[in-house]
Formats: sequence, structure tokens, C-alpha cells
Amino acid sequence: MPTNKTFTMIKPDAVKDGHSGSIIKMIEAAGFRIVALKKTQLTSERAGEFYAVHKERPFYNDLCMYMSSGAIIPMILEKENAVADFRKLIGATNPDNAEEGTIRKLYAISMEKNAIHGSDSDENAAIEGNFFFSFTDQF
Ligand code: DGI
Repeated sequence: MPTNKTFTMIKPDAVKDGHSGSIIKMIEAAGFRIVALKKTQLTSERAGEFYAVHKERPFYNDLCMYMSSGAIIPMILEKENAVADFRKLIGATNPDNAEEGTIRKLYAISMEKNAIHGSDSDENAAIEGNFFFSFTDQF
């Protein structure tokens, strides 16, 4: 995946509460092009695989349960400087620390139920995008 792409997923709380449309509107308004998108649900095993980097953390089991608790909307997005600009658009992991106007400030319920994911590097964007989509899905 070239470096102008990032990966995101709208998390179960935001999908369940009906915020998907508003969040996608914010993403497009910020200049990101949707390269791939679907609605799906993770098993707790697949969620564990996605968040394997956090395996030793105390919140890991709750995170896997939460991330497999309902539908999610994974997407690959394209824009110049995509990874950094998208992290700015979503705001801090903990919504209490997120800047006004960010997606997490507007829609996150808590540190765990924080509405949306955004890759933290070009390398992880490629890995995470390929976790959900095959090459032929990526327009
Ligand atoms: O890249 P982020 O999603 O902003 O943050 P991350 O990769 O450090 O953590 C992945 C997810 O794990 C995060 O969106 C929410 C959850 N998480 C991270 N740190 C904590 C946490 N959940 C709880 N309950 N407590 C934490 O300290």
C-alpha cells in the first residue's frame, strides 16, 4: 500500500448508536477518499489477532470482547499525509483528552468505546488494510 493511505474502522458503539453516516461525512469532508468499505463483525479471536500488540495489557480481554460485540465498518482511505491527518481528525485515544471537533470528542463514549480506529503508521495501515480487504477490493 503506498504511503498516502490509511486504515480505519468505525467501532461497535458508534455503529450501534447510528453515527456511521455522520462519521463518514466528516471523513469525506476532511478530504479523504474511500478506497474500500464494508460492514462486518469480528469474532473475539479475530479481534485478538487485530490487537495482538496489546496482548499483555490488562484491558486486552475487554477490548476483544468489545470489538467483537457488534458490527464494525472497516475502511481504507486515501489522502496526502493520510496517517497523520487522520489521527488528527479522530483525536486522542481517551475522549476526555480529544480536541474539540474531533470524531472521538463528538462520538466516543469512553477510552474503550472510543468510536473509531486509525492506523498509527504507514506500515500498520498496510497490515490492517490487508487484514480486512483483499487487493481486488481496493479501488
Ligand atoms: O491507536 P489508538 O486506538 O488511539 O490507541 P491504542 O492503539 O493505544 O489502543 C487501541 C485501543 O485499545 C484503543 O482505541 C482503546 C483501547 N485502549 C488503549 N489503552 C487503553 C485502552 N482501553 C482501556 N480500557 N484502557 C487503556 O488504558
